[in-house]
Amino acid sequence: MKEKIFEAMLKYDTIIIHRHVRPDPDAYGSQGGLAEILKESFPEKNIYTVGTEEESLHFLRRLDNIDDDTYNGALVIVCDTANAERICDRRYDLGEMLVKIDHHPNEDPYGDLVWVDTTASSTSEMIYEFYKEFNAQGLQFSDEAARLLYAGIVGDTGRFLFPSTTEKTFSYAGELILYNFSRTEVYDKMYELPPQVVKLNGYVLQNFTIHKNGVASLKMTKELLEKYGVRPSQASLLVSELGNVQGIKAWVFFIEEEDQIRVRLRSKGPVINGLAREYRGGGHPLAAGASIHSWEESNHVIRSLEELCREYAVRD
Ligand SMILES: [Mn+2]
Repeated sequence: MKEKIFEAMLKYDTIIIHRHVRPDPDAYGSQGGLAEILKESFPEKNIYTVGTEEESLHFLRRLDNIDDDTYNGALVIVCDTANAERICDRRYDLGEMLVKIDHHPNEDPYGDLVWVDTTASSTSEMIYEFYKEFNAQGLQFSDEAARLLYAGIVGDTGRFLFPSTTEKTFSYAGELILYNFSRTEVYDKMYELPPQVVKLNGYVLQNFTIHKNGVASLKMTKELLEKYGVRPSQASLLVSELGNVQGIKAWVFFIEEEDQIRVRLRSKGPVINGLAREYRGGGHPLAAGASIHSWEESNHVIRSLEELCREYAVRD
């Protein structure tokens, strides 16, 4: 499959790279890292990165504005996006050929060529692997590619903390830091938080609820977010905070937005992406998201999560 993707890259003069909505560092890292590799390797080709920009990730990359016409006869590559409906910039199917590169479970195998590796910590890790594999056939690398891919790996592994971090992840990261970029700057920009978010974090730590079977939850209403002056997208950054609570197996944040309540699920063992799918979502086995439409429904999610944790404990 990788061979076919490389052939497509050689063949097309215009390559447009997409990623998922609500981007994270791996979305930007894999998208931008691949773009930098392709620009470095094929200076004569037109390489674009598109999507709605996320202000807090401007430090990683600024994206291109392109006309619909640019898609004529183009190769479109989508990074880090499990389902077609989560692809940012709906024009992804206007090109001549569509490629999916991702590390989430392949529930929606959209595209003419699909390369999915669920053992990879991140799509950024896959992009670096791709470069290594085709380096001998002409792929080039750069400091900027290294910075982006490193940021993506760090983001998706929670700074090499999550179980998705493998020997390969460490070894690639070890190679990436040999390039010329400031790790300190990457970390500072990725992890510094606005004061109001830090204060909301205090609220999270004071107000989470412990349920049966090692489940914890926290509900954030629109009023609460307004009081703290925090956007829902910023609030969801705090979900990992409950991972340190003793005895917790899985936990969930409910964050109220204009027209829905976003559900952020995390786990230390019980597989939760099936539950997420039941509530219009999906994701990784241990980190997933969904959407619900009432606070009543949030209680159903909590009950389901308790049940998952009970089954998990029995199986253990
Ligand atoms: Mn990812």
